[in-house]
Amino acid sequence: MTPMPELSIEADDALVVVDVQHDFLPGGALAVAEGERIFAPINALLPRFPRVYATRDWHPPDHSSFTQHGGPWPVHCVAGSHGAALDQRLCLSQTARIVEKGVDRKTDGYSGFAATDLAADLRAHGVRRIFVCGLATDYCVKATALDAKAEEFGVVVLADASAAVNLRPTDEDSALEELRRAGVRIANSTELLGQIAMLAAAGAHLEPNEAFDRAVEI
Ligand code: VGL
Ligand code: ZN
Repeated sequence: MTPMPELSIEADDALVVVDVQHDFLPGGALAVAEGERIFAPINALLPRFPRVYATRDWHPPDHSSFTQHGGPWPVHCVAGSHGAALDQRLCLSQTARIVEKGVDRKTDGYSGFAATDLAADLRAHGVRRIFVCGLATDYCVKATALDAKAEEFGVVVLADASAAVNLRPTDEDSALEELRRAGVRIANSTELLGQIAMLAAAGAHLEPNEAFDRAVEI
């Protein structure tokens, strides 16, 4: 087997952090059991990317994906609620762009590209490839990555910086397999952080992230 080409962060890359909101974390309405495992890798990656987007699931109170309206999910991420807020353990800098999705009552809004200006904003800023991570691998991370591919961006899903709902225990593996088949690269954050360790060893100057110094407010 030919080895995969090495991964490194380029000037025309962006990181897209999907739905790291209270409702998708332990204690939330639609909690991803292993959700908290993503903070360390995502926070290590955030300051390395020239451009960062964070999506928020942002539903009206009568959203069609809620069980009382015939949908599959409990009420979650109602616009403006505590559950819909981004978790403060995510060390986002002031320059991160927030993308709201699922705003319309009738569409599930799994993808960060569905009825948003994400694709236009990426193109306007010369982004050619996105690295996708966050919650949940088997729903919004998958849908966002597939749409990015359909929009002809290069796409890498960071598996260790994402976590799955796993309604069925195999859902995460199936999602990653579907992504691979669609031409999405699956990688781990360590493949990128390895590059950072090498730069540090060579004495390269690395920008400190002031957000790391911020107190954790949860
Ligand atoms: C999501 C279910 C419903 C997600 C959003 O962020 O993966 N999952 N809404
Ligand atoms: Zn939702």
